[in-house]
Amino acid sequence: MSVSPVIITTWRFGLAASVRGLELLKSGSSALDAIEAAANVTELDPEVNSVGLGGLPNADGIVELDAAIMDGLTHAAGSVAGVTDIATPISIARKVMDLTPHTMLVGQNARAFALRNGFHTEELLTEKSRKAWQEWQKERSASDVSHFTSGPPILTPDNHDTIGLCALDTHGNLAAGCTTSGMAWKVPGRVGDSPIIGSGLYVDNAVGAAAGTGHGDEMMKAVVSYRVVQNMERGMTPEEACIETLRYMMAKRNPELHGNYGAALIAVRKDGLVGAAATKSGFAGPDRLWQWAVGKDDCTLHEGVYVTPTEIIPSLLT
Ligand code: SD4
Repeated sequence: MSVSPVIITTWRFGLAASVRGLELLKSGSSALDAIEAAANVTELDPEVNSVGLGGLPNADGIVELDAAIMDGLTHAAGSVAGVTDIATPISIARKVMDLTPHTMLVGQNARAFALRNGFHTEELLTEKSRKAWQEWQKERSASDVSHFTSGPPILTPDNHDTIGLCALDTHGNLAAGCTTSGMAWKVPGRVGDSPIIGSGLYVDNAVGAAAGTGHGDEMMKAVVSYRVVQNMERGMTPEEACIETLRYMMAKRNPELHGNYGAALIAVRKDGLVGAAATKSGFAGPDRLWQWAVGKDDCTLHEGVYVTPTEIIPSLLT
């Protein structure tokens, strides 16, 4: 029996990726292939300044990309971190999954692996992202430097985002993906949540799939995507599962110290039900609207439910 396909992605820019993914799913592609091709759309769009080509660089002006992909049917996963000069890290992650007995490759060796497998290098800095980095360098002060070593990094509306993706194909199989340039101006070598299986993404065909975007240094400490899938396994809807996970994350970390975490989660259950949630203020301010794209019959943008620190479940604080 054929299942109605679904693809969901994070952020407004996820819409174009969802359109491509849904097109493929409707023509019978696997969830895994649809996720990879959909993510490639965003990775190759130079206007998206937080993923692939055009992504904002680290403090040294080098674009370092993180990505992962996971198959709900086989539970196989592939991941890369700190990749330079190659615009489509999710496709390298797919090769790690398909061609090696390993799960994660990093840095120069991930790049070398990609080159051995047919990828080509290109300049990932665009005129716009280079200019943004130069501006940041000019304005950078002693206190900015300290954000590399203590306290939370300063998130602004422009300096971070990620595309997280979950898909259900016509065969009833699920997959998830995540790809990002991470936080802009990050300490060179910093790896976020996106390529970490269980944090940036997680999927189990028996339950559902989840993926995240936001303040990765906080999100990975709560292993958020794994928790969302576990919550669905315990009977929560995708939306409930995302809300509970964000409450858990905020409860476990000190909101006064770390402020509003700027985190969002999307999820799809194995029957195609979808849901999402984000922390209250969008990410960096009220003007920053959290949106996610849902591709079912067609592709539409949705606003999420928001979880505020005041909604933290008291029992989780103990
Ligand atoms: C990271 N989670 O590297 C990514 C950044 C992101 O919205 O998604 N920002 O921490």
